[in-house]
Amino acid sequence: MGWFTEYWTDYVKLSVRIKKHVFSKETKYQKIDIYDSYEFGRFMALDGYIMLTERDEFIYHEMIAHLPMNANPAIRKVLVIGGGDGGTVRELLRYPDVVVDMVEIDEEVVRVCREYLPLTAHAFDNPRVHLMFADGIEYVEKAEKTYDLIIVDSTDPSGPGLSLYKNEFYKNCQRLLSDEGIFINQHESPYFDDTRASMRDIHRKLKPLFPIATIYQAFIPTYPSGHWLFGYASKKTHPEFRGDEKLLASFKLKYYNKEVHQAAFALPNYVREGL
Ligand code: SPD
Repeated sequence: MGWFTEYWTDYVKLSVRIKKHVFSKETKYQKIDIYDSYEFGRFMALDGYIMLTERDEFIYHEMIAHLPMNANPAIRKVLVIGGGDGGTVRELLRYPDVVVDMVEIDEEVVRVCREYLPLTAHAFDNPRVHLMFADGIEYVEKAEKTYDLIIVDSTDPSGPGLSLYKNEFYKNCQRLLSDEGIFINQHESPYFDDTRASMRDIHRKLKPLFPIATIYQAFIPTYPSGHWLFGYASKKTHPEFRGDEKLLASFKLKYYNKEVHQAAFALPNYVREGL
């Protein structure tokens, strides 16, 4: 079979040799493709951009979920916006007292992941997840609940994900967060011009809204440049590790640990300057 190619810039692309193009569909919101590959196992692309692969999804999902859970182990009520593959929810549910409201705009993404990516989507069978198919923007605008953690596990800032990078959305998330609550979002890459501009834009919108607003990093082979960022914001909770190391060890994670938590905030100089 041929190659799947994702353009990272006009001059740089990632090509993955594929065994099979398993599924393709244009939904109301985006194009969903599932491929089987030699190097990364099965993977899903939305509008031509890789969202997750079976081989490296653990890095993104462990870092987006366990880092806030171990900065504030009292987190119980979580809101996930996006996250239709189930990977983020799978990691959150390792904590026995956590309950999750998840708001995904595209029901078809969940259906497809249930069928083709059970590695992550099996999490949706857990009764502690309340899955809603709705627009995340409208949900946070109307919601009256308080959350201890809000995770925005979205696509890049284009297509249906674009409004999840707007001021109004961030303000509503801030309103829904408890005082000790934590807001986490996927934050693009610091390396290439376009993604660096997004990184700066997101950070500059969050900073005035939260007394604590910072960034942490992980290394994800299939995302542009491999160097990926997450936003961390809170009214009161600094991002120190306060977790239960015994509980964490029992999860047998592949990427996240106490030392990774601490080191993830040590940003290279060019990233600091880029902010
Ligand atoms: N360029 C890819 C950015 C994707 C971020 N979201 C991934 C969703 C995985 N749950």
